Amino acid sequence: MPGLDFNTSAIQTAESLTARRLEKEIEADTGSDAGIGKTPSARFPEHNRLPYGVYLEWQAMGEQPVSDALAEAARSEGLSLEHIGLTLGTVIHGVDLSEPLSETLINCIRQILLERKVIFFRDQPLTEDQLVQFAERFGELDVFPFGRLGHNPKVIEISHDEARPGSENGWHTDVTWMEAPSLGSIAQALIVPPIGGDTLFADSHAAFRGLPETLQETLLPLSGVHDYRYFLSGLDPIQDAALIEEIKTRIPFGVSHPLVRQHPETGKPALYIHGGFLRHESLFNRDTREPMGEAASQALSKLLLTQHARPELMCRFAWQPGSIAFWDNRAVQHYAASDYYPHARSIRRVTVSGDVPMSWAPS
Ligand SMILES: O=C(O)CCC(=O)C(=O)O
Ligand SMILES: [Fe+2]
Repeated sequence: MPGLDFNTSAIQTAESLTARRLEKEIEADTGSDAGIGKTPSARFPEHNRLPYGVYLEWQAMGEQPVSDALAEAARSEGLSLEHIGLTLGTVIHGVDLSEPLSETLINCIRQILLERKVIFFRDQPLTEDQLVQFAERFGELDVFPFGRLGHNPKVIEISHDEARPGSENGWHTDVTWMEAPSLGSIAQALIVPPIGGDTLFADSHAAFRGLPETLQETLLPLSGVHDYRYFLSGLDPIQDAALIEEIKTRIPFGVSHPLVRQHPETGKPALYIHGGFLRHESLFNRDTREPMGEAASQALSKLLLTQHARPELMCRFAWQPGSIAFWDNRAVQHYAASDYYPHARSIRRVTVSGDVPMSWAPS
């Protein structure tokens, strides 16, 4: 049988390869192996750059989940840190967010967010007002006009059930249609489906570093135009024309953001893109003010929009009622898995105000 022939010669091939490998190891012991001394960049082939991008981000983090100073600060605040991804995602244990929190504790939480990009808490059955009070410790809050508001107008509720299937299952960073998109979002789980309903987060710094170097260079001077046409598409263009015009005069419709955003606090570069708000044909060169051209812009947008979906960049959070996630929109993208229909799932969310995205240039 051909299968038997194959295995007989496969065993012989394996034996010769093993013998060759052993010989090489002996040579290596005598110092003649060319592989020794290879740098990490030489170990990752250019066609498989992504794992190297994750490593570069890990290197930028000092090759540890948090800095020594932060680990010490967290310990002295009584916090224990459960890291769920290499470069992102930490569950913070040992704090009750409904209690009055000291300035040093808030600073420590803020620092964990900056170093870990997305942080989580368990068993925090906060009321709407308590959630708002906690969020306000991190800055002003944005009111999100297109969402379903809670009793407190700074809160939005995102609820899904049999009549309204989950729809936040696309990789994105929040509200890029704003001139100054929210710094971060804080979501609290109210109803969790019996199975599924996790939210995934992907590291936007590693996403950028994991692109081929020539592509990184191409992106540096590019910006694109983002708008909230997606929200207006729910309105009737004829019947609601006046309302649409009014909204557009109140809230700028169409803002430019760089594709590579410099994080305003850590200084690190991030791939900054939103498939629903970016006009895919709108990419232009900021330096020359030249548009890229419709077809090239569409093709590049399409390519970049696949990058965050690589599993190497991700951590995944399974909610329980009272779980809280706080993500840094400048450092991660997120994706709410819509895998629980027809069950219900509900979160409430507040958003901390951010600043105008700035471009990044290598130093
Ligand atoms: O439901 C979630 O887990 C997150 C939904 C979302 O995209 C958001 O709140 O910004
Ligand atoms: Fe979102």
